[in-house]
Amino acid sequence: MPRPIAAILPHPIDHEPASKEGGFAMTIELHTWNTPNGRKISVALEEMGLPYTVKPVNIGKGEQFAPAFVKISPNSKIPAIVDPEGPEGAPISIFESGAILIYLGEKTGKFWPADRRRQVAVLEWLMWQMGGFGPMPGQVHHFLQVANEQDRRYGLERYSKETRRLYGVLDRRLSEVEFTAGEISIADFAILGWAWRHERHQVDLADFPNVRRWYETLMARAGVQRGFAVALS
Ligand SMILES: N[C@@H](CCC(=O)N[C@@H](CS)C(=O)NCC(=O)O)C(=O)O
Repeated sequence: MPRPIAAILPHPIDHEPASKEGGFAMTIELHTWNTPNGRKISVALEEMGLPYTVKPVNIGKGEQFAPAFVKISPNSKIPAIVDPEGPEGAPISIFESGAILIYLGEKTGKFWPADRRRQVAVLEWLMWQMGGFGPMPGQVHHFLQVANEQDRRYGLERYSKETRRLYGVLDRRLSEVEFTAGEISIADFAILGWAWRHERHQVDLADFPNVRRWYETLMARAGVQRGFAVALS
């Protein structure tokens, strides 16, 4: 059974994507905030031409713990979506950005290859982001704000090192292929959400020229630009 739709938080923002070529009439609710994980989904929705409404969840004020939000996102994290036109036409809610991206890719057939063999590379790089290239730079963001000098130094040494290692992995991959899974895919949108914050986790893209080439290519796309420009807060 799909989880029930909760009409949740205040300040819904209707957003009409520039392109509606996908032909999907129903508006997806995007429960989110202006963060790397949140931006992954606004970028994907824009690139896929899906109509959506932003429902900001102010994680600074604890709105992620509101019972109505926890119903659709039991881990109390953004992003989550509610699609009124889910499988068999029934509504469905989805949490975890990786699951949302796969769902949207399957729904539209965009940025998600139908071929099972080609799907594997998309899943590999999507899961690589979910497990590492997100949690690690996220820790850098955290430790940069730690007041205790010794704690901060320890955390930054550990997580900056791992973050730079991950950028190196990405750079090697992108020296071989144009996009992480060969052709552009939802994996690129997931990774881009975090690469967008490279300055905050103190990474200079000049040190990773293939990542920079990929980053600039993606950031030049009209759909990506709309996905980063849309108000999420
Ligand atoms: N694995 C989750 C991570 C989501 C996540 O960490 N969201 C953060 C914002 S980027 C959040 O909601 N933080 C609020 C909190 O931790 O209380 C996903 O990819 O959706």
